[in-house]
Amino acid sequence: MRLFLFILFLTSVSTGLLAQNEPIDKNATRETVALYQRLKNSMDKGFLFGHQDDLAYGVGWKYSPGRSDIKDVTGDYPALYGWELGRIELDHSVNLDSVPFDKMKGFIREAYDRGGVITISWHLNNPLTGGSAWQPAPGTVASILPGGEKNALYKNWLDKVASFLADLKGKKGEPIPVILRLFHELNGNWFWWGGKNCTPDELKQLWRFTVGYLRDEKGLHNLLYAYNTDRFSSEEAWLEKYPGDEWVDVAGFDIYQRGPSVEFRQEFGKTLGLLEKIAASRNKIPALTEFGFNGLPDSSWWTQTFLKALEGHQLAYVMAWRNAGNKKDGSHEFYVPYKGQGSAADFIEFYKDGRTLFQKDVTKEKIYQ
Ligand code: BMA
Repeated sequence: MRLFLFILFLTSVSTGLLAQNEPIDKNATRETVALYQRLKNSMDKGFLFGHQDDLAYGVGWKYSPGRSDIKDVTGDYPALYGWELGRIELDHSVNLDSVPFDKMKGFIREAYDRGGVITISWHLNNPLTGGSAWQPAPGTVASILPGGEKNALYKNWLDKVASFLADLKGKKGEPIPVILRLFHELNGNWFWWGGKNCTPDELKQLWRFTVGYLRDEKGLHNLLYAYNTDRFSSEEAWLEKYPGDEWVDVAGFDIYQRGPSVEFRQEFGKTLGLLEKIAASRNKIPALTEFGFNGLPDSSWWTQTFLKALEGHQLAYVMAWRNAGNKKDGSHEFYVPYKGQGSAADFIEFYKDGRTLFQKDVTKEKIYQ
């Protein structure tokens, strides 16, 4: 027993000593390492506020240079910008939400130039069936692993993602760091890579193959890798498909409010506690990789629900999902207020709170230097 405890002690000491303060990519560029260290070591400053597709469109407008719903409300841009590559694999010129890829590159450069942080997701089609990301089919993940019938196709898709990512350059020609959010919400059953649609081992293999391909075959060294589940209720559930500490930089989850604020606040707070524990024990960057309360019907949601739940927790960043506005099917979708929206005044209070960081805060920090 004593010997066992001693070994346990030695193991935990050495894990602590080995705890790296750098990205999993040992050849990550200077700016990527700087971003990693900023996210990892400065959570006491507060959390970066992010928004998907922020510069492309908002509620009631599209492609209006310099515009952003967040800026319309607060006078400032978000600190972090989310973009989406779905359909790049098909050589389309616009993504699945109609954002042109060339415009997206411009928005990314613009945000990076003012010190913003970039994260990218990819709702890639089902490579086995040709259906969308939301059309699971048995054997899809297995089919794209090395030796699988669709592995060559998958590599071809990754080549397209890689050339997009390689084309993101700052003013001095330096690659722009990107937090790549692969196979997101992987504990849900809605995507072909998620939940019961593949085994944990298949997903782990796919993750490692993908990271290895982008980093070692394509030579991309401007990436941090984010692993994220949807809402979850135990450490084991979050870890079920986790590919290992040497394959992940950012640990996150997505969560949406769909019921009463009181219940959401409780669940959200509890989940944040779990994530924090996981991230701390594995030396990862904790982040809320997507969140939202569609339509924001609760006028004090930002300060009374969202911020309250975050109290006492540390996160590197949070990212609200997209302000699509009215959609063709008659529904609407938006997760941050636009000017005049019911929660706009409360969002300004949230903006002013010392814990929330927006563009002006990160511009001052000069994260990449
Ligand atoms: C979903 C919705 C869809 C969108 C998809 C991919 O959550 O916002 O409208 O097409 O994300 O961005």
